[in-house]
Amino acid sequence: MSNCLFCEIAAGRIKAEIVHEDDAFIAFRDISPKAPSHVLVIPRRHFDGLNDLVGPDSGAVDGLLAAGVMAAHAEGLAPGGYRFVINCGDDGGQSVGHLHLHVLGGRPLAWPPG
Ligand code: DGP
Repeated sequence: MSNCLFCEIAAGRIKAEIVHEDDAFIAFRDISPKAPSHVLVIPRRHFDGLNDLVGPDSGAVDGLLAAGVMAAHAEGLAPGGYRFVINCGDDGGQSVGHLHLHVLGGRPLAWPPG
């Protein structure tokens, strides 16, 4: 989609530090990490966010979570544990309008979030 930052990263037109990628998903380091390891996983296909995953597209979240597990393994987070976060909409704290999964780890993470 035009004017979408993460579509531009997926297309390679904006640089990012890529951790893992395949035909459908790409994982790259967050520009403003909130933990020692902070990776974003996005589908190459544009969805504005979780609210788009209805009907025939509801299964897209399965691949996104699986790609997040791959990223967690690639980051060496599996033994110690990690957290997945998907912010949705303004109240959910979503700032980039392309569906993305945060994979955070490398330190104990507090709960509940703010
Ligand atoms: P969210 O607030 O859930 O929409 O998360 C968006 C994340 O995207 C935020 O943690 C910072 C990250 N981010 C924003 N711009 C860039 C960028 O240009 N490159 C990278 N690698 N990450 C970005």
